[in-house]
Amino acid sequence: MSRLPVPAALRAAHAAPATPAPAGPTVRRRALVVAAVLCALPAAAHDYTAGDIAIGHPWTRAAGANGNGAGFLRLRNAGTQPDRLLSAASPIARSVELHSMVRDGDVMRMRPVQNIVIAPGQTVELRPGGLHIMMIGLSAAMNQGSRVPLTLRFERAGDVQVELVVEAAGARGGAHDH
Ligand SMILES: [Cu+2]
Repeated sequence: MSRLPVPAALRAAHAAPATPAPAGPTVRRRALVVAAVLCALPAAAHDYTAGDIAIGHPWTRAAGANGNGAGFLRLRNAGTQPDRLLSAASPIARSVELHSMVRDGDVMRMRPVQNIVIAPGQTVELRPGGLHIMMIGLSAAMNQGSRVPLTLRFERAGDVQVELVVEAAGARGGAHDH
């Protein structure tokens, strides 16, 4: 969550109260309020809840059209029953699969999994080098700083629409090999 890129507009908003404003005190006060709201947005708007499932910081890496992408996020089950992520879908991907990474000799290979179980009280991390959401056949580029819609389907919690924040192409986590 700390690695969210800060768009230029937000940086400008952060700087605004510090720079001497030629305008009157009322206008300056309003600028402070706006800056506070903008600062609160990235963190507050980027966690989701569906039933007992909390979805933390969905993100992906910049990728070109016609390529593939991988989605990462954190799933926490605050309930008393196991739940399962069954599938996912995105309007910009021809198909979406759930993948794990398995060692095959010296290389790590991706392998589709039927579902991802989140046991009661447990957190499952989808991250580079591990479980991930594979977006196959992108119809549009995923540009750094933008957001990509993704619908997650859980067995118990149902369907949840989230947005993946697009980070740099090489964003942390080692290579995602295809
Ligand atoms: Cu994959």
